[in-house]
Amino acid sequence: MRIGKSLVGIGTALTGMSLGAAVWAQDALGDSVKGLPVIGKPTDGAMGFPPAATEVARDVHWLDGMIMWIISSITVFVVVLLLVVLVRFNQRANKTPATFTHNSVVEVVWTLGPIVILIFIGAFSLPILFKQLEIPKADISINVTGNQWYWSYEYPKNNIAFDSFLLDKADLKDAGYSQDEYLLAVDAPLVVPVNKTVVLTITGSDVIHSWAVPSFGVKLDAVPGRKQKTWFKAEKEGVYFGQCSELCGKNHAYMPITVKVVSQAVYDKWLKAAIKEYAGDPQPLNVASSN
Ligand SMILES: [Cu+2]
Repeated sequence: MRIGKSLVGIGTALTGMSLGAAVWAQDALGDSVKGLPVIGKPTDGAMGFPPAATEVARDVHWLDGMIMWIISSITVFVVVLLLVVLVRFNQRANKTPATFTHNSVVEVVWTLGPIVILIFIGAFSLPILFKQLEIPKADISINVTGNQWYWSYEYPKNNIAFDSFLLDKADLKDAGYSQDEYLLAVDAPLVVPVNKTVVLTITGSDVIHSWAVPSFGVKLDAVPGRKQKTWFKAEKEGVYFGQCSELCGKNHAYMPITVKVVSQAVYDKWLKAAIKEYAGDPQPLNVASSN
């Protein structure tokens, strides 16, 4: 059962409107999130990544660009070699082919070349990988559970938890989203303050899901029976979108992720209202908050 729906009464008292959970989450944030830039929404005809909002995402984009140069150069090099061989060493142009089978210099070069290239790539990619995987000290810890087919969020320090469902088309406008944000917007987004280290402990309750927000450079599988950690520190206030990124059943496409990154003041206000809204509710399939 959806927690928010059962508490329309409280939502109404809080807001003076009877619009239910979807709108409650927005009301708790108030006008303060109006005008927040929408980041990570797909754009028609665009290429590349959504804009980076964390250091890790910036690093990942840089690495992607750097490796793209290397693999493009290798591809061009190989194509040129093939063309040279086709033109100069075909049967007509080269009537008497050479018969040697070994060339030590060439063999050393084509062994050492790839080794040097791989070490070069590793020297840049490993530090970024470690940056993703080494979890810094958390300002805020949030437990994330993937369910068929929605996400649950728990703020263990504040003893609150709520479920986050896809917003119906009809509810988008009331919740402050545009019509083309269908399949991206949720009724109760994850809300975090800007420039704070958020550590997520992610698990799954049924099958494997994956919590991914490209602008944060975060994608981590939600595996039943396992707790995995990731983190992000969003540097820019905004509304960020992501998707479940592990095929998890028939409604896999209908469990998007919305994260609102807001100022500390707005976050405090939201937290106060959220504690009022969700306190004492039976918690969803949350992960244990110890550890
Ligand atoms: Cu999925």
